Amino acid sequence: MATRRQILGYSALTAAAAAGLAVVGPRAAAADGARVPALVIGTGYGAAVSALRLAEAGIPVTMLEMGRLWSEPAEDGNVFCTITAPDRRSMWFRSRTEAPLATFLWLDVVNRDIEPYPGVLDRVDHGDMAVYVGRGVGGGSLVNGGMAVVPRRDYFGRVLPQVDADAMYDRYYPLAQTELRANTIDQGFHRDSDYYRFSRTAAAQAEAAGLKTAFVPGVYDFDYMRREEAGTAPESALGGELLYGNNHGKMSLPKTYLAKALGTGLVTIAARHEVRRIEQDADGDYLVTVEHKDDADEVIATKQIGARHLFLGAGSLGTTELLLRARDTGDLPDLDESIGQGWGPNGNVMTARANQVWAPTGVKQSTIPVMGIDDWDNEDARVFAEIAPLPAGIETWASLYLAITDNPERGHFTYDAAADRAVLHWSADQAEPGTAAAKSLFDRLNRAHGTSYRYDLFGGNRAFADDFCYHPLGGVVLGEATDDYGRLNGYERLYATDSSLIPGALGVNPLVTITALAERNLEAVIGADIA
Ligand code: FAE
Repeated sequence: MATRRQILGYSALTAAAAAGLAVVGPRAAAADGARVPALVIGTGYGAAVSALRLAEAGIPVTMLEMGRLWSEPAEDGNVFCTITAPDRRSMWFRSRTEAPLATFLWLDVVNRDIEPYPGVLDRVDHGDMAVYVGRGVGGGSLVNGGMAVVPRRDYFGRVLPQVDADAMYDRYYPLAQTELRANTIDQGFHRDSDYYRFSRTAAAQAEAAGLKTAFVPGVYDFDYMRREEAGTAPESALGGELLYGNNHGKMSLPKTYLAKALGTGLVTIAARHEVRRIEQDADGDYLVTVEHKDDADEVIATKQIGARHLFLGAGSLGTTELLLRARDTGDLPDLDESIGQGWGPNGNVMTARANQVWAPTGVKQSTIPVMGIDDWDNEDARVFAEIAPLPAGIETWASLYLAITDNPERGHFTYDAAADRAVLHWSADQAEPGTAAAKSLFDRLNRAHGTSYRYDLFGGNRAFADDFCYHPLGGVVLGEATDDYGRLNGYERLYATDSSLIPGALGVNPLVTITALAERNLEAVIGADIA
């Protein structure tokens, strides 16, 4: 249930958007020359946790977000567009969409020409690796599948050995799940609904091949989904909405953490405000240079905002780039030399199988994945494969999967001064261990069912797409570039609070871990550094 504060906060957000404002909350806190106690860059999971907990401790917070405030409906009455009919709202300054599944039956029928606009999904290209990220108030929560999976405890212990796992599993994971409004699909609904045939088909095949499957929690409101199916609520997950935003049903951050944060009255969110530079003044306060831009990407105003405490929640790519730039241009020269290191795509590999004609996956498909194939115990090829929908509106007989593998390869970023951007060093061969693990699992499934791969979906006649990811992790690794709570080495009152802290792989989808880790870190930081 939403609290009164959350309702107040969400109303403030929608009212500001309806009035065409970029700033929600006390406006002076985002004005040029403002000095604030705490500044948070970004509005994704780590940023949203930081803002809420700081504000609850009585500390005024300003949040700066380069993407739009996604709350006011466009001419068609909807805030977001669908996957099958994308328009300018879909992608970040593109003239053509760049969907992960580029083709169908080898035909270029998926992508559409669009008008360049600050759309909600970005694809950041780095040669052999492209990274999909959400842009807008709410970050990745606006575009993701919402699978809120807690990692296996033994693997978590390997990834972040310095973090007290008892505290995470007893306290911070449950807290994150509650605040994110995670829930699990009713198994009867999954069994009976036409919209989950794709999931039942893939799960039954996996089980028949001797593999384990599991339901996983998600942040889509499954009671709402039932009403969609009953025809008593507008369709969203059942109407092809996800990658370019959900108009209803998904408990994205503007409805949870950010609404609660705004409801304190102490939080200001400035959208279309892109942070370009971080310096320190003589008092040790942080001076952030930020460009307020319009929908044509023209700068409306360049502002400087000062902050006693600065939290970076711009995501693995954004936080890493801001800190690398600050270190290598000499603005914050004492930042750790490990910044930019320890990056990985969470072993992401996408693949699809072609089923036999008697094993259809359904014309109707919910966009929300709810099950995974869990073969993580297989030491030769650890894989947790999300059973993903392919909501094309026609029968495709395709089973699609996002495999998360235990790929030990890591990339790193360097700062390219001429281009003024961070450049990822990751080569195609580094994806191979992950692809080999995924292949071993899906070969097993194909052998068991006499089926084969789909080569028509990812371009280049490939069965495995290992050149893009949804789960960028690392770049500012906890305990290496920071102390064990996200405080940046070399500076005081400067914190990383997002997916940049996790070193490259996690074994499952990362959103709930990013949230829980931010909860843990903020509790320590507020107690020791601020309150
Ligand atoms: P993130 O949510 O990326 O937010 C960072 C924010 O900072 C963004 O709003 C940026 O626009 C903003 N920003 C960046 N640079 C600047 C700057 N210079 N100035 C101002 N603002 C800036 O960060 N994870 C799951 O666990 N389950 C899923 O089912 C799942 N599905 C996914 C599906 C897709 C298509 C995608 C793209 C991702 C998916 N993820 C999923 C990943 C998840 O969304 C991602 O790990 C988190 O959103 C990362 O959270 P952060 O707080 O690190």
